Amino acid sequence: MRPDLTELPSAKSLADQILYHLTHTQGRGPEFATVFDWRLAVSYTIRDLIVTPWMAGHRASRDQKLKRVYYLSMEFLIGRILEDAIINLELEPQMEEALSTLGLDEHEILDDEPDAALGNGGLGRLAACFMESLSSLGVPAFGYGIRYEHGLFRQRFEGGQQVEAPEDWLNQPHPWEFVRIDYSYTIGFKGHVETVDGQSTWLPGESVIARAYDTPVIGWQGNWANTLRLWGAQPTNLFDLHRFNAGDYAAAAEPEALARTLSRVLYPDDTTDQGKELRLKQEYFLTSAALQDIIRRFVAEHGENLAHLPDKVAIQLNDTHPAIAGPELIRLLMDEHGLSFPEALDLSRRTLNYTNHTLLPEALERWSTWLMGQVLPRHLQIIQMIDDDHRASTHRPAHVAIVQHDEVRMGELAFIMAGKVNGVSALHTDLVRSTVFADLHKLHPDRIVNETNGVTPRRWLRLANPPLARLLDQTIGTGWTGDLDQLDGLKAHAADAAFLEALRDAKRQNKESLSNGLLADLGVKADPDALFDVQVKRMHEYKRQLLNILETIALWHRIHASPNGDWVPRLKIFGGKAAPGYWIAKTVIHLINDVARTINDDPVTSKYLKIAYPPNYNVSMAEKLIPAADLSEQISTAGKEASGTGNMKFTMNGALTIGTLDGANVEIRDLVGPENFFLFGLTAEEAAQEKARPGHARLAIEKSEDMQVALQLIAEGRFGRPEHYYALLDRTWNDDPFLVASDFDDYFACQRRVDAAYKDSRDWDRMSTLNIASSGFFSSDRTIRGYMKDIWKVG
Ligand code: DL6
Repeated sequence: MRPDLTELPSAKSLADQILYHLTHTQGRGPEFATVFDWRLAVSYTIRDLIVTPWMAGHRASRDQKLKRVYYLSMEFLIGRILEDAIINLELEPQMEEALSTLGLDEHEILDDEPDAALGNGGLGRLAACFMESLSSLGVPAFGYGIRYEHGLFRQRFEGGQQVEAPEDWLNQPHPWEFVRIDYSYTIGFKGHVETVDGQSTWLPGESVIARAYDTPVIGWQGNWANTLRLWGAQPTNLFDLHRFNAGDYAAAAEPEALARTLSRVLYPDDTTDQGKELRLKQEYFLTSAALQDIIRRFVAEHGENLAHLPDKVAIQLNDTHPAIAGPELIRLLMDEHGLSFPEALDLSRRTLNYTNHTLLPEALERWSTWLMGQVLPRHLQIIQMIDDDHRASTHRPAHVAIVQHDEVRMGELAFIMAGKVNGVSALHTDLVRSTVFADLHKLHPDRIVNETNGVTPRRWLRLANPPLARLLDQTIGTGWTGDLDQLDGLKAHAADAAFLEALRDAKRQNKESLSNGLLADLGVKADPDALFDVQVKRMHEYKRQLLNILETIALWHRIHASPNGDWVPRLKIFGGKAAPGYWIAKTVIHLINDVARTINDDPVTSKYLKIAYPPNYNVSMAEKLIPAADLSEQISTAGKEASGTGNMKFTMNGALTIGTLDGANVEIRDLVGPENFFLFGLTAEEAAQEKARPGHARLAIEKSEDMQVALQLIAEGRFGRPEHYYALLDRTWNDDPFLVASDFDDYFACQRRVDAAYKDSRDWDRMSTLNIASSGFFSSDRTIRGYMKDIWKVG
């Protein structure tokens, strides 16, 4: 329970605690304190309030021998923690007053916190939303990840091109974590396996220590807090004194430097052999540390009889990255705890579950057997045993084997070792059944289930959008924060002029503050009355930022041709990072920035069309952009976006969607009503057929005057040196794997329907209301309840 809800601290006691921590924890007097000092003092004050329910939850779980959920993920895209914690403790008014009595600017304090950027995109942010919902629902759970010192890179633009720099969020004390030196595990790599009398022993050639760093994650209303346990790598021998004394200082520090490499960066470039080895080691490092920790806790609470493991432990593998969990759990049960292979296999399958997050073949990991055999020789043996067992028990054909063509297929491994496999939207799950895992699905028809993604309304509505949250509180009461289905009550207000006026006002406030930020940061002067059209997500060809920027160019050309037309002013906002080695995505970034420079400076068109591309898109930036959006761009090639979660955040915040029938867009459209959603483009089935049509790109471009114009203007060098774009143009004309050309005209026409709709502001607001009102389904609380019932069997 919360320390005691009746005893929520007053503003005065918060202020006292802040001063206490400033002096005694930060060691600074108020007269010398910097914003950083104050932020840490505020954070420690809030942390104190979380620790009590956190410990109470742990005690209750242990004493009542509750089943726990363990979520293994290479990414946790947490963002900032302080404001989220204040909101979940419902302490905003008191904190506001406390800070104002101390003469502090609350925004300055909150904005001082660096984003914990331990993720790349939707997959990592989903893991963070799930941790929050698990706590909000009071489900005993641990999240396990890696404490990357540098997280995802920091993006800036130089001459319009992406430049990557290391993220340094841990360059300063991180006030939320507790280091647990007593929870440290040895993680081995390489070496060889010795088998004596049928008993195999792995003798690793290298090892590091995984050390636990715990962050409590507080749920809504502070009733429960779970632990996010991140592993940091430490050397087994900290330091080589012998070499140091011999004067070789660099060599003396080598063990530490090498070990720390493991938890330095998220997604090391894995185009080299060293990069691949590092990535595989990272995945094993996380997985082995987590499983050793889980077994230790199980034995401490329930004794040595591991036969009960599935009754007390449900492990979720977030994508294939931790798929080595199957062989590792078998290894631990067999080699360390003496179980037979069939027993270990059976227990592991009843404990592990796997979420698939992508159909893209290149994102389903495969490791060469050579690398696997080098780095994890015992695991390669066990993978072969799993494969043989599966073959024998299912009489399955060789083409669904885990090991094929000298590669270990981690998707197949995860599937075969999982009790349940889930997709993340209805369409995606259908496609998982009919494409990537079609053969395995035939063999195991009950294994695949759907759990459509969701997002936490605490962060993505209450925290990110105070004007809308206030309006919702006034209109339907405050209950929506913990029960998002209550948004349905807004439907009764969709024709209420006063409500629609207030909704417009709330959106306007968000647009104004975003405009101020864009002017200050980018020098882009935006008109808050313009239609704010936002596409923010990872830069990837299938997400089709290229389609958006080509439409922008074609529109610009049309405005030029008739500058006195009845154009709807638009601000196109882009945000997103490209993987450092992904040249096409980086070329699209360059193109967007080049086009922005030309269009924003055009005196003829700039009152109608502008582009803003703020660099280093992250969670904190999303919290500003999404509430200010009128239009949400969800324009991926149908069949490619597993779900999307940005699409849900926009809908919840009242933006209308322009989108394809892809991922969770399908469910959004069903719920908000087709008349309140701007649909265009080929369906997944049509897209697959179109792709198979020889010369599809050229044929589509030849039919589209607007697309020809856009490509022509780029080729002529109207936006910068055309040679930067020759390869991109060539790919679009001759290959176009994600069907930009085939969908272009329909998208362009759909955008003009958006323009027409935006002119009728009253009707736009009505549609926006219906979008918000229908978004209750997309709470991650609903998603977690689905996992609890269908997969984890808890609660
Ligand atoms: O399930 C979370 C998130 C989905 O919403 C996105 O649609 C999906 O692209 C993402 N998947 C990944 C995995 N790799 N790739 N590509 O990030 O998961």
